[in-house]
Amino acid sequence: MKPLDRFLKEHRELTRRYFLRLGGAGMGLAVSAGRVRGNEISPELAGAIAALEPYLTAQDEFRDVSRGKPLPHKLPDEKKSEVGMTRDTWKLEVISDPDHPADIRKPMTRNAGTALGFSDLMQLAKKHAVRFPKVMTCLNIGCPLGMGVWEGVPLREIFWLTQPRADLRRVFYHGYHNDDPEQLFQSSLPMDRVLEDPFGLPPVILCYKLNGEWLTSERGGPVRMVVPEAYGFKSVKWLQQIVLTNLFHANDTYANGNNDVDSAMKTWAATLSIPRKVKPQQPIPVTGYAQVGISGLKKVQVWMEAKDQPATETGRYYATAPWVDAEILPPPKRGAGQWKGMDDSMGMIGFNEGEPKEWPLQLTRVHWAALLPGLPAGRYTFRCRTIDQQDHAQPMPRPFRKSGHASIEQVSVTVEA
Ligand SMILES: Nc1nc2c(c(=O)[nH]1)N[C@H]1C(S)=C(S)[C@@H](COP(=O)(O)O)O[C@H]1N2
Ligand SMILES: [Mo]
Repeated sequence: MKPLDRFLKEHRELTRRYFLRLGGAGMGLAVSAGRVRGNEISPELAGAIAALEPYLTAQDEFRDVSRGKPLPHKLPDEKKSEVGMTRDTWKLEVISDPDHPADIRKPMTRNAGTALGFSDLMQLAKKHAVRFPKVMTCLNIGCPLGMGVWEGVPLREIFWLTQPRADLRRVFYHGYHNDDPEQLFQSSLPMDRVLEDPFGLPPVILCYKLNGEWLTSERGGPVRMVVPEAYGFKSVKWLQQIVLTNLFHANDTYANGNNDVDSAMKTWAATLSIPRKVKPQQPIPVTGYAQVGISGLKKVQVWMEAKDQPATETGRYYATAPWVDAEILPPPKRGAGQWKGMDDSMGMIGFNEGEPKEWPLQLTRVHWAALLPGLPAGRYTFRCRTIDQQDHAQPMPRPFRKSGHASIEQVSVTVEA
């Protein structure tokens, strides 16, 4: 099927189920927004939902923020082969840190011919491979880069091959950067996070597939790290070396940009479509997405503030404003082709027989929609926020943007005849 046809088919499906759900249950959006009678949904809202981006982002439609001069994924094929950036030539070294040695019996090196090759990784994959959906978000960019199903082998399976003995507190890792120390992009994790998966998180993986296809060079192929709950900078692309260390703290390249390198993905919402100008008393369709961060997502809420009657509350978080619930859109159906990367031979973490066990899924992006009642002429500010699984409004008053998204999005809307 051509991409456009597939896109349209997926969205007809999504829209149809959205209507069924609202019609069948007789509640949801129409009631929670409060002022729209019965189950009538405006054609405008149906249109806005149908126009939403697909649930999973195609590999080549992810936004790319890779560093490097030249960009490693733009190197000619011969060069990629030469430096181990193809599946045939890829080698992963796992060594002890010379400055803060970890005691391991079997380092894996190119020189000794013991580095891990792609076929070794595929052997491990037969037994240990996992898949999970995750949104990739850059700590420094306002919106997610893409949402995918990532497949890989838990990093701990490679770790065990080194026969670790003692003095191991952290793991450092970096990718190919033109063999130029100035360009090095490295990140790190506590050993503990590699060995165990707290609170039902998926494991840290050496990832080789995205949405059921080999990881492309642009996405970090042949193999990248994927750290489920972390912002993108922990998911190092073109992975080449892992250094096991007894040093106890981070050495992430991203720390140099004043980033909080221990911060996990945050929960928050943003709009995708909202009319900037509407006629008086005409209902206003709004759609958006929410990132389900480490604190989970219970609700998306919206609020329209009249500019001539501003909220009495000062401050940027509007805790006492009259927020109303938007509708979180349901999961896409497997049959609609949206769960690419799923097949029956291997399940996904958080899924049962191809269906998500809970919704929304942790660490993903979901879509939402709301139909706001018509308003008298005037100027307004629209805002959206989230309520996390612990009933905290998010973003919470977190002063530091470099820990993750920290402000409530606002959009101006004018109502005039
Ligand atoms: N080797 C390498 N890995 C990297 C980067 C990089 O510059 N070099 N950028 C990181 C950052 S900051 C982000 S946000 C993600 C982006 O992943 P994507 O390009 O697949 O969207 O990759 C991470 N991995
Ligand atoms: Mo990033």
